[in-house]
Amino acid sequence: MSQVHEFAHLLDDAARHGRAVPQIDPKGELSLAEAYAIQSASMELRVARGERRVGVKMGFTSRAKMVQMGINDVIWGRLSSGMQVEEGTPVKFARFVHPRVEPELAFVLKKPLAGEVTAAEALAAVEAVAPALEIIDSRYQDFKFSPPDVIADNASSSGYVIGAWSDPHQDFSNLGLTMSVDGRVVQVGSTAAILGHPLRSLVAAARLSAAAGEPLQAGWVVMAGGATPAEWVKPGQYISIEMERLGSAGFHVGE
Ligand code: 0L1
Ligand code: MG
Repeated sequence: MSQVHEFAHLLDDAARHGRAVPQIDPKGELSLAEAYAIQSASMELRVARGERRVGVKMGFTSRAKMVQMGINDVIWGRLSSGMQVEEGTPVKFARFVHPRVEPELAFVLKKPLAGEVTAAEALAAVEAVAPALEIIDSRYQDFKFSPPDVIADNASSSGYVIGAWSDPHQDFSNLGLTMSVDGRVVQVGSTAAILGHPLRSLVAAARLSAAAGEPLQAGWVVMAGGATPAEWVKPGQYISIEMERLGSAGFHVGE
């Protein structure tokens, strides 16, 4: 088995069984391209088990996080149907390693979008926008990871919840939002924290996924990136996002 497949299996097992694994690149030897190849191979394992590709997630969408990680571009991960969390169905805490949650804006596309596109072209491909929450769950022990580690680990993506879809022909560049745990507000932010405008994240998603040979498809979801720092997820909680004009989304955490 090649090292790409060995690491893909390791990270896939960790995600399936909610078990932490050591950093795969402690000496900083993996390139970003190799890390994305591991991510792709681990998504193939999910698809082989019957999950469907449903879109992409964008990560490190704030300048502060890019600087902290020592990179100068956003990263991306692949979303599958098995990651979707339904509002009414509690998500099992035991499936995670050490989950956190962050408030986001989600897009759903009505047509393919690929390559170097303008913000106007990106908007023209959007069917709808919605408030959303992403559950991020780095599979690495003690959160020790480099950019290639986290890319190989599907940008920590583990689950996502999406609220009701709204018409994208409204200004969603700077919508106020709160994230609450059991009704208590724990984070306050704005969609402007996502690269200054969430459409920039969609433009980046079109560029990066096309460069990887997997252009964004009609019907796919794009999670634009965290609008505030993430919060820890614990069993028994109800976690929700309330976004100005677009409404809310939330999920229960089971045992
Ligand atoms: O969604 C993201 O911005 C990527 C997060 C990856 C790092 C982490 O697990 O904190
Ligand atoms: Mg995120």
